[in-house]
Amino acid sequence: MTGMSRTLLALAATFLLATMPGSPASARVPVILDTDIGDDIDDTWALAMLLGSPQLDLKLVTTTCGKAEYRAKIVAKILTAAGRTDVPIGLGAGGRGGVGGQQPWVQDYKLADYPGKIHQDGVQALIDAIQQSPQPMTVIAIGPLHTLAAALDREPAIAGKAMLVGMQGSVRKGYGGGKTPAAEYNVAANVKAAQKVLSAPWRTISITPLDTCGLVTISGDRFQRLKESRNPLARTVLENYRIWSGKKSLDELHASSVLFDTVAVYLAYPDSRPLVKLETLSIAVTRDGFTRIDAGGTTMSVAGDWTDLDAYRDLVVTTLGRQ
Ligand SMILES: [Ca+2]
Repeated sequence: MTGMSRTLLALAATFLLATMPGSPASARVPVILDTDIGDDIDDTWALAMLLGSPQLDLKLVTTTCGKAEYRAKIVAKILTAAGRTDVPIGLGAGGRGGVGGQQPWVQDYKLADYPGKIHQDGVQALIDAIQQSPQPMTVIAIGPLHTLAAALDREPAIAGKAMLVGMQGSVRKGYGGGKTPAAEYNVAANVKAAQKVLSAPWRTISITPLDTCGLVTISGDRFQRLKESRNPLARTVLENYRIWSGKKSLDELHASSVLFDTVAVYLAYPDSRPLVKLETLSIAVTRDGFTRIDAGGTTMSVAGDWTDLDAYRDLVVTTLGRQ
């Protein structure tokens, strides 16, 4: 065997280990999901996509941007449906009270009934999970950055031990592919937190701004395949989507809303992310919540465009609909 074929064989073995369900935990990327689940429905799709991705090893979910108990209940019910009550949940920063559009799904659910661990101090749980991980942790931030900013305030050293991946910002395109960048919600909802988190010395920072994530919807045959799937993840996502949409029946739904946050989960996949064009940019967060290319900003990897958006749509459907 030549040196080259040995290398190829080793690469193939690594790939198989990383992608096979039930592969050793050490071959998978340890991740924390920080989410404002319970407002827009895309966080629910993102959590399901994460749970269906064998490359990723979910170690903790933290909530952010207030409504901590309501958001934690949604996470707990989804993790229960997925058979993943081994995953701890942390109540994050921004306040405990308040509800949103998924309240009908969780109004009879009690957090105390979650078989897994509930951390009342989610900020500390996030710090501890990063500090105690034998491998560098990847933090996937798919909401405003209240919880991560609070964690950096309390323990700045976490940045040096983790990679940050986020659905954050808008660089060259705005909502709906518009040609003018927008003050994207996750940044604009808490600008001070975004300035802190997106300039912290993480090992690496990767973001999907609206430029890419703002273009993702699932419709037509792909949506139909999800509706026909018996995978508990797909069933749970569609039930939540039906409630969020205010529909009585799934029959009334034929397409998803924009699935912004799922792209951040894809960016956490190990090694290459061939479906997006990644470019290295220096990005600064302005006082009015824009993410501008600026020589004085922070260097990060930005998914500025798609190489194959249809292949990404297929990936979402395959990941959620896997039997
Ligand atoms: Ca979100």
